Parts: sequence; structure tokens; C-alpha cells
Amino acid sequence: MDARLTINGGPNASTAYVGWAPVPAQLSLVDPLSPGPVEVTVRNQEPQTGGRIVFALAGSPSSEPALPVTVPPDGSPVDLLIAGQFGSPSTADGDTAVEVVRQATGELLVATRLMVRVRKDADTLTTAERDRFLSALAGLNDRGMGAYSDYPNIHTSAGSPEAHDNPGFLPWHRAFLLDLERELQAIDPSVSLHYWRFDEPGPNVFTRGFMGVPAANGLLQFAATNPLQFWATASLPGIVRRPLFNVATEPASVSDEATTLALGGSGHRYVGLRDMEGDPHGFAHTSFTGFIRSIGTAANDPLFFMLHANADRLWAKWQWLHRRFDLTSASTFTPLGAFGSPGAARIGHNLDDTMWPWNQVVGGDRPATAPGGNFPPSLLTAAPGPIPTVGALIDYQGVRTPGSRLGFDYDDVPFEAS
Ligand SMILES: [Cu+2]
Repeated sequence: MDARLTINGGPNASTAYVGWAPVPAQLSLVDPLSPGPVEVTVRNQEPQTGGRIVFALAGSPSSEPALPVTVPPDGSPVDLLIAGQFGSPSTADGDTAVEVVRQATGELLVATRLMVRVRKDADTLTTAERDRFLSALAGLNDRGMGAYSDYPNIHTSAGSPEAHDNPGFLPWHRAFLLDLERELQAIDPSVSLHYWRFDEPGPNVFTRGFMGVPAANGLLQFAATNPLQFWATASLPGIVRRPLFNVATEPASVSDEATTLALGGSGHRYVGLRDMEGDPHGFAHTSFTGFIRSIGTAANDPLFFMLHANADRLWAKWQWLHRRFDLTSASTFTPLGAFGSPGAARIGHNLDDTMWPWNQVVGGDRPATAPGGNFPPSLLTAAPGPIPTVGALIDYQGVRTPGSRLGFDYDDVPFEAS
């Protein structure tokens, strides 16, 4: 008998990554000797180690850690959905597996290694997770010679109006983070973009082994094993960053999570939630001196991406809490429509506008240059496409539209079908 499982459209290991949002899979088998359909069970590897997985038949509302499936013996595929089990992510590449077992005999037909890969609280990472993340970041930076330079070149004073002080602040930065995360995953597919919870102390984040500790002149010092010691941007080696709070015992000078999540008011409206651009987001930046404090230099510091991943997580959590994935609702995002329509915001900040620099539009209302090219593709999903609109960054889990799934999740924000 020849059995085959494809995940995310690919039979190879490069597509074997899931978060909480279900991804499509197909199971097929060929057994010329079988007189009829074959009863199998699709399940987590046994014994269970690593991340945990759940399975559903396509169109079914409930998912299970072990799912009975009836498969025709002629090779016609059965459509399944596979997702990580919320609360049980992987800590290493391929640390779990999908097994397909023939019920009648217990014969193991398929064992496909898989990673439940999600963005995590940086303070909780294992040493190995942390070090893979740092190695990928340092690899992208390549001592100042690598493709990381696109990110500071995009997040400049000239690019600022495309990304800040307007409604598109949250979706633009969601795209910016995902662009970087996909580049990190091209170096090491087991890496996710982890987040710094700026409303909690980060005793494991602000260390020589992770994001560095400043010397008297503010220049960060790193452990001899930390590849960030070779970090360089704008032809300058090193990172300048000094916290204005006790990183081991205090949060940054920001509102806490509950206060942020309440910004949308009793109607849970985006127009209120987006005030988080000031507090906590802006206040997190200004809880330091150095690069991270100013828009023109903030992305020279890799902490930028962990700070913004937390801002994005807060938006994602609010979206989950209040079901804010409907692109026809002004509570999900305002303004709806495109630049030029009544009530529209600045170009690039309306639901249907394309976003700079990925649209590669320069001059006129847009900056004079567009570094970095189109939006990078993913093996796991076609979204958001090479030229994303603001709207393409909103339903990031594919809650309303499965095809809009962007391929990332946060450890504390579940997927919930609407
Ligand atoms: Cu920022």
C-alpha cells in the first residue's frame, strides 16, 4: 500500500509548519488489493513529544488529536485540516509528527515530521530557541553587509508617513514584521519572530546572551557566544540602547495589556484601538535612549522587531476577543474603501490602498525610493501577495477567508472560527 500526506500543498519538509490556524492537507492511498475504502486514524506521533497537533475533516467544526478517516483505495485524496493544539507549540524543528495508522492492522502508513511554529514571549524561550532566533537575525544582518539593511532603509523619516500617525500604522507594521520573519525563515525555517512584552519585566531578554546590556557609553555588550556582537547598520558597528527603567524588575513605562485592549471602547472599534500607537507602542520606544527611540534609527536595533511584534500581538488579541476580522465592518478597520473616497485617510492608510514600499510606487504622494522590493512569498500561503493592500493584513489567520491566512500565530492568541 502506498500512502501519501501533503501539508500546505507540499509533500516535502519545507511546508511542514503549522500554527493555530488550520492549514489544508490531503491524504491519499493506493491499495489495489483493497476491495473498498480503508479505515485509518490520523493522529499525533506516539509516544507524544514536542508540539501537539489536531485534525479535522474539511468543513467540520471540531478538531481532534486522533481522527478516524475513510480513504478510498484508488489514490483519490481526502481533504483534511491540520493545526497546532493551542497552548502546545513546538520548541524545535520537526519535534512532532503526523502519523497515519491503518485501523484494522495498526500498520503505520505515514509519519510526517512537523513543527507547531508560533511567535512566543521572548522571555520564555528555551536557550536553543533564543539562539536560533539570534543566529538568523545576525545572518540576515551579516555584519552590516546583509539584506537586513533594507529594514532601516524603509523605516526612515521619509518613509514615516507611510507607516505612522495614521490608521494604517498597525497593518503596515504587521506587514513589515512578516517581511522580516519570512527572510529569517529563509535562513532557518524553525525560527519565528518572538515578542518582548513591554508591560512586564524582561529579565531573560535584556541580558548579554540575548538583546544585550549597555556599557557606560550606551553601546550594548554581548556574550562571546551571542552573534549580535557583530551587528552593524548604516556602516556603524554596534547598537546604542539604554533603558530608562529597571529591565529585570519593571515593565517599560507603558499601559498594561488590559488597558490597551480596552482602547476600542465598549463598541470595540478600531478607531479607538489604534490609539495604542502612542501608548503603549510609542512609550515603549521612549522607555530607552539610543537608536530605538527615534523613527529614523529605531529599526537599526533588532529590539525594534520584538517591540513591534508585541504591539501586533495586542492588536491580534483584540481582534480575537472581539471578532474583528470582517473587512466590511468599520469596527474592524477604518477607513474602509480607497484613497480619494469620502472620509478617506492619507494614501496608504485606507483598507483598499496598496502599501509602500512593497507596491514599489515612488514620487508624488509616496517617498522618492522604495527599498526592499515586493513582499516576499511563503511556501505556506499565497497571502498577502507581492503587493499587499492594507486589508490583506487584517484576517491574518484566515478566520473569515481561509486564503488570507498569513502563516503566523502568537502563543497566547488562539484561532477561533467565526
Ligand atoms: Cu515603533
